Amino acid sequence: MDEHGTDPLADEDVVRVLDADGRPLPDATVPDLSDDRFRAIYRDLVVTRRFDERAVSLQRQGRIGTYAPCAGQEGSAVGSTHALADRDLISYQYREHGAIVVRDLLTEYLPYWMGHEVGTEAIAAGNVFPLNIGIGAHIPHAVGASWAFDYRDEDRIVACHFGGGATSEGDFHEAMNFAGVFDTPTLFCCHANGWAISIPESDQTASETFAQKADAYGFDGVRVDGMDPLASYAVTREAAKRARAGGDGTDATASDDAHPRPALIEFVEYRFGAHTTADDPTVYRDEEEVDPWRALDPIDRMETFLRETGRIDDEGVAAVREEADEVVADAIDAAESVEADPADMFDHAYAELPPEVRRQRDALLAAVDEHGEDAFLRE
Ligand SMILES: Cc1ncc(C[n+]2csc(CCOP(=O)(O)OP(=O)(O)O)c2C)c(N)n1
Repeated sequence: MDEHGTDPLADEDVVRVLDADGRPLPDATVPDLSDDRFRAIYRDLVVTRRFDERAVSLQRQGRIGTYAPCAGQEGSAVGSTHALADRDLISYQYREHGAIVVRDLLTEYLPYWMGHEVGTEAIAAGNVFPLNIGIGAHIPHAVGASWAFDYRDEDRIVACHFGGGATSEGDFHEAMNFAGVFDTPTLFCCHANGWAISIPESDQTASETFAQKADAYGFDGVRVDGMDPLASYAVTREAAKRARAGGDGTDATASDDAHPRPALIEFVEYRFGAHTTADDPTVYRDEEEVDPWRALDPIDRMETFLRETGRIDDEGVAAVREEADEVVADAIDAAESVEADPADMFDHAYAELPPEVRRQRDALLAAVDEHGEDAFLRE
């Protein structure tokens, strides 16, 4: 951080491994990872940022629908997902694209943002639930899935991502309560990114922190610098260990240490861009407010860490950037070659179509047969 920068988290009680510039803090424990794993975290951050830039640009060109940018929030999504096992399930809102990148599912994921159904099965096979736009509605499902894992004695946990705004929904509180009472192996990953669209966090909750909400439900809440990928990794790893710890989790009264314990992780971070491509943040926030957070950019900090510990050099950085360009370009090419099936919009909401919806489906397909699909495309 230069002499003009002020670190917005300097006085906050958050777990950090790296300082604002990316140097390990003197009293922090750097996670004991292989060089390859450190570089993979960096690579996934860079791919996520590249994906984000391209997705915003595609939306501006009319090539994808409304998109939720994640710039600034890559560190928490990537760091936390590296701390999970591949068999663990991820349930998320709509902004945690870094988790998708870590699971190598970008190609399957991008068609979703173009309105296609394909890829949903591949994403499920990669242990990721479909994203959820209904704020907070996925949190009880995530708890249910984690309870099922525990009930069946499967060594799996669920990381459920959501924003600070979701904590104002009843679903969040019901899910937290259930998890606390039944000891479910759930990590509640709350992304405190400053805003819920135009509502600042100060208008969202009267609690001092989101993490402290866990107190009410009888389990631990922790605050971490979500723009520090290594701290996000370390905190998630620790919470995942406790969530995994034995027990069948069905006895609400048991206090056996072997039982899994849920945790609430508050990732303190900042959304650099707009809420979605349909939003204009200049209407409700002063862009100068973003600058100090930009100085905590997770990619810059991870790069500094890798360079200064001799794990990457100019050539390595250039290679990662080139790879990110290619991976994202390939995913876009694949997504743009998907042929839309007009029946899709009818076929995935109901197990059995109600008669009036069936009539609409049949009428549309008959018209497409008669006039061809091009007759229905927008100019
Ligand atoms: C139940 C429900 N209410 C309202 C909305 C409209 N809405 C979409 S995003 C959003 C803000 C969510 O903020 P937050 O949970 O903090 O996540 P962020 O977008 O900041 O990542 C709202 C209110 C919705 N999608 N679902």
